[in-house]
Order: sequence, then structure tokens, then C-alpha cells
Amino acid sequence: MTRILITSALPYINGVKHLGTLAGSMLPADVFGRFKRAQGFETLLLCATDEHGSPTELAALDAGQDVRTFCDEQFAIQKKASDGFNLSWDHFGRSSSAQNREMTQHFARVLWKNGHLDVRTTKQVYSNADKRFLPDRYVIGTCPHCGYDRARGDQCENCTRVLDPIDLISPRSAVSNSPDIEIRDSTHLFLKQSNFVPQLREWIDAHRAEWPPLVYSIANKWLEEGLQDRGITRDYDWGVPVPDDIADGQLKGKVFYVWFDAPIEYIGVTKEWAEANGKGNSWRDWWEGSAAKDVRYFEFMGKDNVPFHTVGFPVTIMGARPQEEWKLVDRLKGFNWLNYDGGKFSTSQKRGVFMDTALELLPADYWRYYLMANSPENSDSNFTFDHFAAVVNKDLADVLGNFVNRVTKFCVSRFDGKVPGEGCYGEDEAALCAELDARVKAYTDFLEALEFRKAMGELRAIWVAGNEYLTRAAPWTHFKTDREKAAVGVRMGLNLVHVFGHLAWPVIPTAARAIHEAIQPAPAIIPWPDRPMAEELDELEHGLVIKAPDVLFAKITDEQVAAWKERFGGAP
Ligand code: B3M
Ligand code: ZN
Repeated sequence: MTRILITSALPYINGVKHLGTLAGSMLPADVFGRFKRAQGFETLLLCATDEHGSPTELAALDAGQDVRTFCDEQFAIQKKASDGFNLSWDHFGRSSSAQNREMTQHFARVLWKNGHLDVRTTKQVYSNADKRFLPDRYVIGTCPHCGYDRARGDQCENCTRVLDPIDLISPRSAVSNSPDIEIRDSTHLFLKQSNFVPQLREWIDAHRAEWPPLVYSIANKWLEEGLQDRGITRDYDWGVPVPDDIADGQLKGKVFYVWFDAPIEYIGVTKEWAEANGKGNSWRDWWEGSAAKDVRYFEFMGKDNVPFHTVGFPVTIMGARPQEEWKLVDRLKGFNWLNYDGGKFSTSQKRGVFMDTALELLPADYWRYYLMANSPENSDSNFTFDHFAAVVNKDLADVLGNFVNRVTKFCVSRFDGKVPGEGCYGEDEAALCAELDARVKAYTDFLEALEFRKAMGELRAIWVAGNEYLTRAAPWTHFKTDREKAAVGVRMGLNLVHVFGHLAWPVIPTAARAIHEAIQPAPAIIPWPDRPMAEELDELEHGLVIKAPDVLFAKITDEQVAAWKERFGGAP
């Protein structure tokens, strides 16, 4: 049976992430991982903090801490936020781990041995004001392609073109804002990406049907523009050290560029997972050689990360051939941006909602459902508290929550809180089962296709169909005059509650479990209902004692919306 390997783009270590990062990588990875586990697949769901690179070094400087202490503290904060959102990683690792250092150095050695690296002297930006080489992200200036005046030295966030700092027009230091910078020679390792254009084109074209158009077009644009060889080392202290046995030690004291080691952490964190769980060398079976042939590998990320995952990382993998055959991604889901109130989330401007604060306001499921139902898939999507409240109050409180409460409370008050056995399902129940067979298949197919907005649309439609059935069955109306008819309506209603618990588990796991447990205890992984609805909706034992759960979703009030818009609207 196919094994499923899933990785989410690794959140940078510095700072709690905002809802956009959650929506554009970690949350959909978790939803998909739960879905595959529910279907019974052996699934490995992995993520880690991305700890190297200039952002970290300079954030630690700002915090007045040494980098390792800074990362240790930040990792705990990120892990807490991830746990708070029930992101069910099999392991949440760290790119600064010994395992990633070992893997990164291993790949560098193989690439060097295979002739895919060479040593070149480059022009590096040195800041006299800051007395240090400036890392790519800390040189800012005007993008030569689109004219954006706050382009970073590694990538212009306006036109997403990958840059080298020396490309920037009127560059200056992002640390001190000083233009007193000079270009100095520095020796670095280059990955000869240009040698891989034929292999990359073949691989990218082979995945055209499977990847979203957004991903394929970004990957293709890169190949069209002619692939440049890329420097994969930097003059920093913090990062994976370049081994002395590469290039006769010419790179001594240098570290690998963060985007060289970060994707390798996908393999590194698999090793961390195996070692943390006493699984020895079995991590290799997910990644390398014939043992990994049955693995389907899925990656989730924001669109600005796509180039590194369709060119840079695959070149590292391809460059280890023929000695080593490591897995390349099979399905790559790239997301657009989630905007906040029409603009960008911003840590520095305190604009937008961040993962830790979100959980102070409301439980994870409110956010999980909203972010999946409004996933920034084929275009950017926009978060506003007005819309968030409207969707939560309608879909979760009124449609799902109210349905569960109506059915279970009526059963408790009129049928002793037991699944009634009287009466038989009739035409209306058969029609409902037929509709739900179609909708559950559509829901399943959309999740399989990683089309999350459409999947959420079907899930909501399934809830609505249940409500419409109950309104037609109206057991409270027939209870006095036709108890048998009322019993049928309640029995179907309770079976719907049970199946809703199963179907919602990948998306809103806490509420789904509460719904399921109103009917009966639930296993750790709530399985996917894959039988015909006529069977699934007649499964509950007659006489089974059920209970009415507490209110599942409290409505968001206008006062809350007003207060939160004020609080998170950003500096006036
Ligand atoms: N740390 C996420 C970002 O660009 C980046 C992903 C690395 S995945 C290997 O915000
Ligand atoms: Zn169940």
C-alpha cells in the first residue's frame, strides 16, 4: 500500500507566524495528513523550524542573545503555537539539528565528488558601518526588474524574481540603513544548476498535470529565463559549516546558504523523527532507493518558495545520482497570499493576527475551518474579521453546531437519550443517502486533488443536506401523532451526527471528536467513511445511549468584531 510522505515549508525560526503562513503551508499539510491517515495510509507528516540564514543571526542580534539561545527560545514558542493549532506532525524538528548538519554536508560532498560544485570568487556586499558582510536579505535597494524600492538582496517580494544583492540599484544596509557599503571579493561554492536544465525540464513537464498551474508556471518561468548557477555558501558564522574536505578547505569558516540546507532538513527531520522514536535507520526507507518506491511525496508551501522546491532542491537531489537515488516531490501544492484586511500581515507594524494571539481569541477549529474554506489557492484571499465572523457564525454555529444540538437534545428529551429502533428508513432517507454518496465522493475527490476550497464547499453542503433532511423529517412535529416517523428522523439525525464527526476530523479535529463522542467514543484516528451512505447512516446500534454535547461553537458578536478590528488593524 502506498505510503504518504508530507512536508510543509519550514517556518523561519524568528517570530510567531501569522495566519497567512498557517494557511499557505502548515495547515493544509495537516488537513491532508489527517485525511490520508483517516483513509488508512501509513503517513509521515513532518515540519521543522528553519533556523539558519541572515534573518536569524540578525534577529538574535536585535534580541541581544547568542543565536543558539535565541533559536532554542523561539523553537519552544513556535512548537507551542503549532501544538495549539493541533498541527499533528509526526515530528516538528529543527534545521539546526545535528541530523540536518550531517545530511547537508553529505549532499555537499556527493555534489562536489560528482563535479556539480565549483569554487568561484564573487562580489559580496560588505558594510563598513556594520563591519560585516551583509547577507542577501539584509541588502535592500531597488529591484532592477520591477523598480520596487524595498527589494531584498535575495528575492524581490514584489515580482518574486530571485536576485543577487549586487543586482540591486542604490543598495544599502538593512541593518543600519547605511549606504556605506562596498563590494568585496569572497570565495564561494557554486551549484552548477545550469547543467541540470534538460533533467529539470523533463521532470517539471512530467508533473504538469499533477501540479497546480501556479506551481508549474513558476517552475517553467525559471527554466525559460535560463537557469543560473547559484552560490550555496555564505560568510556567516551561523549555519551548517562547509566541510574542510571540500575544495581543499578553501571555504573554511563559511556556512551553507540557508536555502541549500533548509530543504535538506525535510530529510534531516525524518532522521530526527526516526531517532526520537527508536526507529533506527528506517527514515531512509521514506527517501532513498528502492525502499522508497512506494512513497508518494507531497509538499505544501507559499508561492515564493516554489522556485527553491522546483529547481534548487531537485538539483541537489538529482546531483547525488547515480550513487544515490533520493525521492523527488510527486505533488507540490503552492499557495497564493492570505492578505489581512486588504493589505499585508506585518509583524513590525503589528498588523494582522498571529498564531499565538489567534488562540487567545478563539479555539483553533474556528480558524482552521475559516482558513481552509478561504484558502488562498488560485488567487490571493483576504482575511477580514467581518467575513470571519459571518462564516463561523453561519457554517459552524448555525449549520453544523445547531444541527448536532437539535438532534441530540431532542433525543435526550423524547427518546431517553437512546438511538430509537422503531420504524424503517423510507424514500426520504434513501434520497438523502443518494445525495450524500455523491457529496462525500466529491468531498473526498477534492481533498485528494488538494483543492481545499472546493472540498470545504462540499463539506458544508453535506452539513446543509443534513439540516434540510431534519427540517423535512421534523420529528418534533410527528412525535405526538406518529412516534415511529419521529423515531426514524431521530435515528437518521444521530447517524448523520456520527458521520459528520468522521468527515470533519481532518479540518476541525477537536469539534469533530466532541461531535463523535456525543454518539460514541472515537479512536485516535477517526476513520474515513468509505462505505455507501445507506450503510454508514444506519450503523448506530438501536438503544445506544448518546448525549447532547455542550454548545460546539459560540457565535462571534459584533462587539468582538469591532474590538478585534481595532486591536489588529495595524498602527493608524
Ligand atoms: N523558511 C519559509 C519562508 O520563506 C521558508 C521555507 C523553507 S522550506 C525548506 O517564509
Ligand atoms: Zn465513528
